[in-house]
Amino acid sequence: MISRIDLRGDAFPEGGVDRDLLPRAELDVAAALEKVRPICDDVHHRGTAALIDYAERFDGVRITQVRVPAEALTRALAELDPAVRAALEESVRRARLVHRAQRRTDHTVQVVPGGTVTERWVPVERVGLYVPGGRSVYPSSVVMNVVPAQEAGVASMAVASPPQKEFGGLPHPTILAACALLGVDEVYAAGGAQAVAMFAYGTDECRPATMVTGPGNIWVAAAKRLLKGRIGIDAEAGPTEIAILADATADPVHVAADLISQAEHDPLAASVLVTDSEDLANAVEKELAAQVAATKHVEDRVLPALGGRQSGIVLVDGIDQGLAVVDAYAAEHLEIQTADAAGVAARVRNAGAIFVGPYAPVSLGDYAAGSNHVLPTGGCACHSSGLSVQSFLRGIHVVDYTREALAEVAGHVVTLAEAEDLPAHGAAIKARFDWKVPEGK
Ligand code: HSO
Ligand code: ZN
Repeated sequence: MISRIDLRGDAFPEGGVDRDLLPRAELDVAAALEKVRPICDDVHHRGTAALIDYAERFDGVRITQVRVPAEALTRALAELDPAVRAALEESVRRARLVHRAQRRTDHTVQVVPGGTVTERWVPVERVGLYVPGGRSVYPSSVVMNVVPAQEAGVASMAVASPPQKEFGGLPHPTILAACALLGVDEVYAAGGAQAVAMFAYGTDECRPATMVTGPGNIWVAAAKRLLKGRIGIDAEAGPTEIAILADATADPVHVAADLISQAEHDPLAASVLVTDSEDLANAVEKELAAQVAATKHVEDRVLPALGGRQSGIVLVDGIDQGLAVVDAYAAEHLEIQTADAAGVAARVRNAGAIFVGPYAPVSLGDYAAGSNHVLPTGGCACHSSGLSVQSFLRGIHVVDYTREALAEVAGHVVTLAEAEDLPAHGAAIKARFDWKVPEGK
């Protein structure tokens, strides 16, 4: 069901582990670009009329308006299962605690007397959040996107989610309820590339947004890549990944359950176990077979994900080698199930989020740890971080110098301008003074 890569003994790469060592699912976003371009252009030019046509073509439902009426949001929240509501409320409460602590404070550095640089943190003005429909209806993703934006102080927020035929052309009711719970009252029944275009260009119903965030399929990723620049984006989310670094002390029942937990998202999801214990590897394989037999989404997602070339069990000699492997892989989610898990976790350099020890499974982080579940995939964890308050802020440097403070450094500025053959830069300084280069500057 799951392949093995044996890196023990001489098989361990001498010069360090290459990130291509572990195969992973790749989405051919570039190929999708040409397909989404005419759709985005059409939304640009025809606005709501185009969105209504695409709802019919891609979602199979004829809608008359894209904006979701306020009553539909109120009704969805009133009809939400009370247990789901309570769970979402707890998820929001914990996420707020963590994200509130991420707020930035403005800093002023006095570089010289009379010369200061202030870093002023300013939220983006308006965020469009894309929430997928269809196979994945994740109200938890509404929480993970909206809470950091709200804590960053984003003033205006709109959500788009595909119209659902079975709900009369509205987005899924749980998504509507989650929006209402979070106080987001601007929601649109729009999906795919066309929803991203709606946020980028705006329509008669929807004001353009400064930034679009949220997960989505390949068409959403392609539209984000195409319209990036016109609109800010978070990341092009790829299929989800879990890597587990485990030794002989790990419980194979937990390890197998966690590998399956992310495999159930997508046939392209990656589940990777890195271990120095062949006994554990064997026990986990046995457990996988037993647990898969008892789970849902088996044929369409779990089996293709576990059996796909993006998943596997990697055998290494010792935890140091294991760390080299997981660092090279840079997983979206990394669990550490070893002796001294906290000590091992502290040595990890590359991961979207790290889950330490036997009682911090990825599912906890997906819903209710307080951490964010929008994380870098496809190896991007070696240079990027997950969604946070910071994602919605810009740090603006505010430069404030007096005449005296400028005079003190003027000579250096002019020297550098001349070294770069940009005399007009120097002239802009000289024009402010009866120019005499101060001694030694
Ligand atoms: N594991 C997914 C997020 C998610 N899980 C939503 C359940 N619902 C990507 O981090
Ligand atoms: Zn998940």
